[in-house]
Amino acid sequence: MMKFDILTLFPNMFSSPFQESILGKAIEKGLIQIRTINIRDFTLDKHQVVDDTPYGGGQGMVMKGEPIARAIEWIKSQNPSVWTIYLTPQGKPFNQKMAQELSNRSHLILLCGRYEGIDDRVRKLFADEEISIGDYVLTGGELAAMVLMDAISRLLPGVLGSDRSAEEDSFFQSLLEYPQYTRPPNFRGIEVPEVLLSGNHAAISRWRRMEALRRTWMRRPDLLEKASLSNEDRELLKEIVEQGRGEKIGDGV
Ligand code: 4FV
Repeated sequence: MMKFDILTLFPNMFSSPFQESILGKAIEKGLIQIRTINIRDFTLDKHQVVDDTPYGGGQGMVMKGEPIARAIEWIKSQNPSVWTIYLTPQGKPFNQKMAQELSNRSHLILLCGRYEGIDDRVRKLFADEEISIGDYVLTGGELAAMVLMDAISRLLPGVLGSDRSAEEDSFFQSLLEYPQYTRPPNFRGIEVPEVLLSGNHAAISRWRRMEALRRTWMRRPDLLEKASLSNEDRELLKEIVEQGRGEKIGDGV
């Protein structure tokens, strides 16, 4: 079972996304547990102040260290081995490999910042890991926390219909997905690739590997560099490059 403790000023943001579909069922099945903790509940003053002006001046407000520290210490008093992640644009770019690694843990704190961010001292003292979901600025870390929870939870045994699909993920881990088709065989005049109707599973998996390699080569060559390619993959890539010179993005690749 994976336990997510969400530290946030807006706990209600987490109500609906996790009532629906796969994650909703995972909660019902007790495969994941989500606890939202309001940082404001850990303030000591009667006005429950959670932010203040930045030292050195400048725009916006900064989240105070004390309420965050007290909230994390409260959780750690229940489980000292909890792993604390701070969601921030300054963090490591999130990817599937990190989702895999985090899915092996059992208890995560996801610290959601607001305003200009948190006092850097509480980050230094309590963040075991800093993760970014992308090079853009959100109004808060909550949506980033939800992205992590979704990507991690679907890798937990029993959460997806069959664990095969998560394994298949790993096979295609570092490549873009191959194109998918479903009924009808002819949609607006476009046929499904013949091989997919052939029942020839060896030919189908070769075609899928080829299309995953082709898309990755066309759209994300940076991923191809990092991919662990088999000799067969290299043969397929030669074919693609031969073929590919003609095609450009938008050619439905
Ligand atoms: C973010 C990201 C992100 C920065 C200021 C919250 C905001 C505000 N978190 N990946 N990109 N956070 O934009 O994780 O406090």
